[in-house]
Amino acid sequence: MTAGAGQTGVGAPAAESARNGVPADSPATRADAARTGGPADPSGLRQLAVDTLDANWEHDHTVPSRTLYPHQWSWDSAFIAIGLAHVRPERAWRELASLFRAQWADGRVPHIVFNPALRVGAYFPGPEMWRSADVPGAPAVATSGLVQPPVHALAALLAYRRAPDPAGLAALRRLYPALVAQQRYLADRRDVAGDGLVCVVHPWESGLDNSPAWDEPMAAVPAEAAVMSAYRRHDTAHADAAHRPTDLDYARYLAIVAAYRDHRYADRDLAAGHPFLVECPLFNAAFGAAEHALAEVAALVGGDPGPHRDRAAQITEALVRRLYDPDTGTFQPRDLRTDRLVGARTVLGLAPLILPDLPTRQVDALVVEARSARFGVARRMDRPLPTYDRTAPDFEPLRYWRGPSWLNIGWLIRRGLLTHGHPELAAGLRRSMVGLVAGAGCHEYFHPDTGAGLGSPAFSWTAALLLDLLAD
Ligand code: 9WN
Repeated sequence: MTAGAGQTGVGAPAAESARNGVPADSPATRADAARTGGPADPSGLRQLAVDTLDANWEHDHTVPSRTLYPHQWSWDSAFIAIGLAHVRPERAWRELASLFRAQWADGRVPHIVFNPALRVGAYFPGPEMWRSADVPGAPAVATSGLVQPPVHALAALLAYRRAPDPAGLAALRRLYPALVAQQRYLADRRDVAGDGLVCVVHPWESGLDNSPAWDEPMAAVPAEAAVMSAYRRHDTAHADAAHRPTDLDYARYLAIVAAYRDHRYADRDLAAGHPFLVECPLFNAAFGAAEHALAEVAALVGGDPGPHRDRAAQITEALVRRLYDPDTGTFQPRDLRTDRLVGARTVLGLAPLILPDLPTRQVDALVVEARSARFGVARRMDRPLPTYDRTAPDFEPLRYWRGPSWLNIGWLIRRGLLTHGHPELAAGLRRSMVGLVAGAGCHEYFHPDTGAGLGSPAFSWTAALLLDLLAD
């Protein structure tokens, strides 16, 4: 990748600072200065990451990006806490605590917690679309009604391991029941097929919103692009429209939100008519990994690890039975509306590597898939890990989740490779991720060939996970 590849379609970093009214000598400005090329040495990189996180800190949480995502996002906060634990452990616990304060009575952890201090229109779709206040059991603060992959128990465990002091143990003890309730919501209310797996009801729940994995199930959602003329998208004001989902995608996203909201986010009758019902391998791998993490958390806080271990084993068994495709040697989402596996080979399929009890047959197959020309994980990574099969005719190196490289995904896959005894491949992946930030700064995502920075130029989970990678 090329040094100085930080040019993006989002405008000059200095302009972003000015828009946000950040003072000239602030950490944000230091982060801006560094991100135009990215410092090559580890201490410069570490400082860039700390500055980025400091600039995005907002009273009790970290925004993913000041411009594109100015509220609190669920799985972002988990990744951010992992990084904060290295440098600001007290903030790591506040990050998780503030998110879980917005947990609904049914246990769901909303994917967005809206900051009431921001102006209407700071993000689309905002509270006026979600209308959480109308739903009994929603918290006092406005939130979305969707969830995201449950990586929080793992984050809490890693944060504690990084800073194992009495304050951390007390925070872990407070979080444990909320983490258990989060899992219970998913297991009891979202197992739509009754097969032991969680079903996502919107592409936004997967975290990989615009992945080609959702093209087939999304095509069945009735909507017309013209609907978007009634709304003002916020994302295309801050990022290149050619990199973002299309208006037709957005029309469908909104149609699915409206369907769920109009049923007051009730999960009872989803199978009867909800327009999007998919079992996602990454989401379910996170669901299983959470039970593994909770077993360890339980042991630390005086709980019983046994039920968590049992549930973890059941989830892994269900994942293999329902989402592993022996013909392709990878995991694929299942569209519950057709009961068929989705054909697209995306990086979602590699995610079950994070499960320590994944059977050897599937581990070996995923390592073959990861090393193939489709994903190219190698001992000496010369190209970053893409989010979609590089050899597919519709591979798009610039468009959101349809090709570009993201640090959270590489971080998860690297963890899986280490878990299953592939330290050389994990080291290659680490080198490539550190190289991306050294070349372009803490961008939201990166061009999978050139390493150019894309999306938001000061993105929190990139900074946080870089800190974790540098410490290893
Ligand atoms: C919708 C915040 C979030 C991430 C998601 C990413 C993107 C939102 C959007 O940004 O999604 O939730 O507006 O596109 O896809 O993974 O959590 O960083």
